[in-house]
Amino acid sequence: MISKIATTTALRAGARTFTTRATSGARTPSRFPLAFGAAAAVGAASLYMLPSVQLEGTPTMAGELSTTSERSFIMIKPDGVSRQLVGKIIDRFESRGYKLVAIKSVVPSADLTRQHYADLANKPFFGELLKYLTCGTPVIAMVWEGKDVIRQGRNMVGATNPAAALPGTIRGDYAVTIGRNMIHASDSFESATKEIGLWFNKQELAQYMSSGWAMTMEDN
Ligand code: DAT
Ligand code: MG
Repeated sequence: MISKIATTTALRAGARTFTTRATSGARTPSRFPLAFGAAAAVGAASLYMLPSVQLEGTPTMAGELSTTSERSFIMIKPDGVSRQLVGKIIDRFESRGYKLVAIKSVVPSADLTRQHYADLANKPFFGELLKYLTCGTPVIAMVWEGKDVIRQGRNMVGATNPAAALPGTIRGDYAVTIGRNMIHASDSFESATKEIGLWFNKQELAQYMSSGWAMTMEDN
């Protein structure tokens, strides 16, 4: 299996330099993590079972920032489900090249919603937000994986207030009011770590290699 090493200092500095190497056996000069060389060695049938990246150090539930293992928590809110726009939203992330590693339909409890939006507990709109999320219509909770998915996920979702969201973004194309803005996306690595851990168990996060992964994620 291959490991990717990024030093803490490099990460702190936002640097993207790292090395890849096989944990046992010869080193590889390839910057793109793994899979295909390793898969060839273990047989094609195993290709789909390989994790996209095996990290050293302590990856969180959100993988490792700025690597192909980075993960974001994306949630289609009750209005998106009710308006039957789930497929269209998933299509945007799939088409972009991100990999779906977990998905479930949930009618969230008040407790879960309070934990998810803990930072907004003192806002005047919090009560209405809580009522909306727990109205009984499910949300679609998802984890998407890929390089820069947290930042790009936010870009794809658009501004919090759909009135300010650019056309081409999800909120800019499908939503009108801030109270029904359709979708949530983690706003930082720390939020992604917290949110993925809140909505999913580690066992629910799939590790597999999608067929177009190298063609999408490789960065010469
Ligand atoms: P975002 O969802 O873009 O991360 P946020 O974290 O500031 O935005 O707020 C979470 C949700 O709370 C947001 O998607 C919709 C609701 N919200 C935020 N500001 C609001 C406001 N001024 N009035 C009503 N609802 C608001
Ligand atoms: Mg937010």
